Amino acid sequence: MSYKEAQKKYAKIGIDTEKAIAQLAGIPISMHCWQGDDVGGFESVGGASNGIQTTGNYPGKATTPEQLMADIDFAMSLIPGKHRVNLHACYGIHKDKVTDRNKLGPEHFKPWVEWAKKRGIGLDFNPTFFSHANVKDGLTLSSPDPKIRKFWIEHGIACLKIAEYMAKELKSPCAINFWCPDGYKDEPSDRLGPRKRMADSLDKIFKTKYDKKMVIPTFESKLFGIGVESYTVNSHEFVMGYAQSRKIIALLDMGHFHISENVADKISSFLMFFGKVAFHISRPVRWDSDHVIRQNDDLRAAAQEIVKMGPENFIIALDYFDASICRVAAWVLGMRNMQKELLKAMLTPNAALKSLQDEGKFTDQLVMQEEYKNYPFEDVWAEFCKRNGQTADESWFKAVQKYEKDVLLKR
Ligand code: RNT
Ligand code: ZN
Repeated sequence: MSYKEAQKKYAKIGIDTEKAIAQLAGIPISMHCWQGDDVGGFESVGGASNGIQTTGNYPGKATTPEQLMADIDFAMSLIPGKHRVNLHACYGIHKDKVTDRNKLGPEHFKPWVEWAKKRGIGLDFNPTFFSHANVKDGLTLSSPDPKIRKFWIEHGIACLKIAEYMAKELKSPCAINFWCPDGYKDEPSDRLGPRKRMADSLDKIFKTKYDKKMVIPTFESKLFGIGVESYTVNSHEFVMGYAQSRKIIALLDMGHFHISENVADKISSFLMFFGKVAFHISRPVRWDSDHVIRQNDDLRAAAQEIVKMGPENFIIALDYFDASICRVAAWVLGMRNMQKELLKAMLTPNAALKSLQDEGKFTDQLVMQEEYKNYPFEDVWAEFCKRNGQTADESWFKAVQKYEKDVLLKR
């Protein structure tokens, strides 16, 4: 089918494909720098640890800022539209000696900011509460040791300032996400104490003066992690309560719930009570395994909700890291999959389906929900890609394979 034919077919069910194409082009997705080097960073601590881990040893990973920037550039060159890049504090660029996390400053992110400026893209940011000797007994901001808490509070404050610097320099609000691995392997005797300390530490961080229009703190919950099976300080309930009472935004990570939970179902409630929703788009396989996102039912459902609730109300960031496959391919595939699902959602006659639901016509609803899935989405995707200077099919992968041969495998 040609784009014109697809356009007519969609028009019959009340969908304006031109509007969808324009809308999709205006949705920036925050691409996570950490897929490029297995959450390694530039502090040479020897890989991700303390509550976070990657598996796989695929060759060609970026080990210097220059390499990581080049890989991100290359990935971005194969993704339609303009996006953002999400950095972690452990990706600061240090001269001779590595400055510790509590002393980090804008100077360590100047090269990133200059890089982003040249490309006209925005940056998002994350303090790094893992891969560090000061994660004591699995705890950071909730540690019973005041010295440990102080260190991580200073880190949080330093990161708010870095986020503000990024936002101001790039003239684009910076979302800064707080995720801490804090928790226990086995049943704790005190579940309240660590949560009280966590809240107190976070309050100390957010007391810092920062530009509330340009810096958007988000706070991520989690169910459990490997080695943290019995108790997570920043559980879903804790994060909801803290974020709600402190007027910051809670962040949903698709891998941080019971595997049978419908994460998409949470979005409408979040939106009602937070106004905005921050999202880590990920794919858990049996657990929070951070596999590359696929066009599966979970992603479809999340994208449908994002589109129905208004994409402008979302901070959409990817969060996965597979070290067992080509990292650049993982980025491009995931970004394009996200865009495809957003587009499919835009090409769904949601208002008509809503009416069927409200009228109690559940058979009609079921039939139409299924039938609309087979409308000629590909033709609209192809047109979207063409208008954004990209090819719609898998030819991007040929380019990645060439880059892999010429650049990645020579490292
Ligand atoms: C870990 C969280 C967190 C990290 C990144 C690197 O379970 O999902 O968001 O993946 O901060
Ligand atoms: Zn996450």
